[in-house]
Amino acid sequence: MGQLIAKLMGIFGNQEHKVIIVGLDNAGKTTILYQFLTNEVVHTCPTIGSNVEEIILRKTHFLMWDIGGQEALRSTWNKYYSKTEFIILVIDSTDRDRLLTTREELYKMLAHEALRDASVLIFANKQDVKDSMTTVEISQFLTLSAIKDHPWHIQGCCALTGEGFHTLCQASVAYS
Ligand SMILES: Nc1nc2c(ncn2[C@@H]2O[C@H](COP(=O)(O)OP(=O)(O)OP(=O)(O)O)[C@@H](O)[C@H]2O)c(=O)[nH]1
Ligand SMILES: [Mg+2]
Repeated sequence: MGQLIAKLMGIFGNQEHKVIIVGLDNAGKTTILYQFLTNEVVHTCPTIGSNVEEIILRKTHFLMWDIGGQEALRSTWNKYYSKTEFIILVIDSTDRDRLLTTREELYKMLAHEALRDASVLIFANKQDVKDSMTTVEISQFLTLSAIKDHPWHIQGCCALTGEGFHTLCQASVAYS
């Protein structure tokens, strides 16, 4: 966590930074992006291609790329990797059956040269749903503690309320 905050603080010290929001379809990526932007729950359709929004936090500009997560679209994720400083991986914490697929996608991304310097924030979304997987369960399944070459942090959240989004805001306050 300390490493991640330090990295975020570095990011906040510069201008215009690229963030990609990835994860399997239905994870809640688009809902997270617009909850973060507007503090409201928007009605979403599966994203074909991407949505991009600029978010300004403490005078620093972030370009947030929300990328469609359907299986056929995942091979296009790498087109968005160039100059990415920050990866937000969104997981549907109720989707036990596809956590292995998420794991495969995570490690594929981390091995990609263009993402060598990127930090990773994992949002374990849909924590409002009863019996959703905890961050501990997800961390263990994804063997996050084995990731040594990228700063990472896992955070439970609920995109319907914005609960758990404080990780990014905390970093912004820490910098100011
Ligand atoms: N209960 C609950 N539902 C959520 C949450 N976040 C998103 N959803 C719902 O999950 C569904 C999918 O959300 P999207 O944001 O469209 O998912 P996505 O990851 O952008 O999906 P793709 O664009 O297909 O990759 C929608 O019905 C959302 O309302 C959450 O925290 N809790
Ligand atoms: Mg979407």
